[in-house]
Amino acid sequence: MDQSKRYADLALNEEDLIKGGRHILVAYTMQPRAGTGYLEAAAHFAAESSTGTNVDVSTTDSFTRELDAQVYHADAANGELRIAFPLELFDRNMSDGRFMLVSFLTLAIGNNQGMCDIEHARMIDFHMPERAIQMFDGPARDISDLWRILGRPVKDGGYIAGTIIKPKLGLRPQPFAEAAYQFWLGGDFIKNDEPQGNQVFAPIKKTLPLVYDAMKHAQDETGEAKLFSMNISADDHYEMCARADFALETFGPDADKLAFLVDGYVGGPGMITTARRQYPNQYLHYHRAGHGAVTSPSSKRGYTAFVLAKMSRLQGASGIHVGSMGYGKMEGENDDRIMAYMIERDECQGPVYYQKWHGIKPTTPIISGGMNALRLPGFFANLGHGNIINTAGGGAYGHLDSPAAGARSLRQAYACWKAGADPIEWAREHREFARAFASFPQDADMLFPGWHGKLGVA
Ligand code: CAP
Ligand code: MG
Repeated sequence: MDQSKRYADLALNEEDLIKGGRHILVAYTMQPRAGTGYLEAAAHFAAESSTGTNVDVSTTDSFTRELDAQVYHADAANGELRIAFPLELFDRNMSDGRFMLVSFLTLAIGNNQGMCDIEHARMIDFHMPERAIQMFDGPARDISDLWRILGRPVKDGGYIAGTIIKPKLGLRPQPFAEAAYQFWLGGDFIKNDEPQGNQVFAPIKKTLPLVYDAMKHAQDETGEAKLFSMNISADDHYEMCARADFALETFGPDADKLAFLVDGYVGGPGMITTARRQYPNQYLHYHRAGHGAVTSPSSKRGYTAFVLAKMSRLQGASGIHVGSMGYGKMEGENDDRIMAYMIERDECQGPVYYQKWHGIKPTTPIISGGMNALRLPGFFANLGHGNIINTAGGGAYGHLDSPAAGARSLRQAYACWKAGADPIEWAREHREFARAFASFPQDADMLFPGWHGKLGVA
């Protein structure tokens, strides 16, 4: 059934829609199944994403039709579709009227993923009008809160050298805390790895007090504040709160140095919102493990990593992993820097829409995945700044000398970039950075050919 008369209006002007502020606009790449016209498929896509189904129903009235999503751009040649969704379509909290991300997902990327007449469709960008930006939670804490704790300027406070306790699993409480202490002697920030929680061999109630002791010892030893991002992900809201409450009680006078990590993709919007709304004083660290299932460049469905990052700011993530932009081990490329710019700036041009954030707090780009000191100078040059959190697991615990040396090598890599120095020259004066070459020789060979001779290393 061709529903384009009802669900498409190609005369709608995108600029007018944005100025009107009464629609959420969504851009997709979309291919219809063979034998289905592009506009017909697009209209059915919009129907299933708003007020319709595959047939007319007798209960539709004139008010219903006012809520119809409208296809306003349908480019069959390039497979590009854009839809305007009236704000009234979206579910709002009974408690406080706020928007909820689950409703945006259910409509904008719900049933339309898997329709018989759609070969594939993938959300590549969206535009939120000001009223929607105002009515999503947005971040409560941001990187300036961490810089303040670290004793840095709250603007442009610079690089936060972090790690992930490795091995990913298998450390009992004492060796876990020791691994944390060893990194904190040289670095700023430690996160749980995304699967680390309350495993039977490392119960939180045994491990966390030891981690806090390690933090205090490292603070005493270095004279520097330290940060810990604790995984509170759990299926049960009350389990999440029990973990968070225990952590806050354990860290007591240093509770401000606790961030809460949530595996936000596999956990879903509810898990992020539990952390955001129950613990607004804590930095909310969004780990995106699993996102590749829908965001991989090899996927033609779902949504992009850019869309995931943008949605996380609406939800209130203080920081989200945005990959390593082609410098690490996970999928990504240099142009992924647009993800960082979109979540950290107050306005930014995305792949389709220019988005204004109207003064809500920024979400920190968190850079992780196969990173080490050798890979950082190129990364910073590509991004153009160092106001990020970097977590290097192998890059710290794989350093030949010690985790603390690994941490120092990360800090030295940032200093090298800031100074505009040649890394080989910098290595001559900075031992831990130099030893990163020996620690990660394959990276050194790839990034700095001939480094042995230049550094006089056998
Ligand atoms: C990195 C990491 C992170 C990934 C997540 C891991 O460890 O802890 O979870 O980086 O990817 O488990 O692989 P390494 P992304 O530093 O040892 O690689 O940040 O792209 O979401
Ligand atoms: Mg991990």
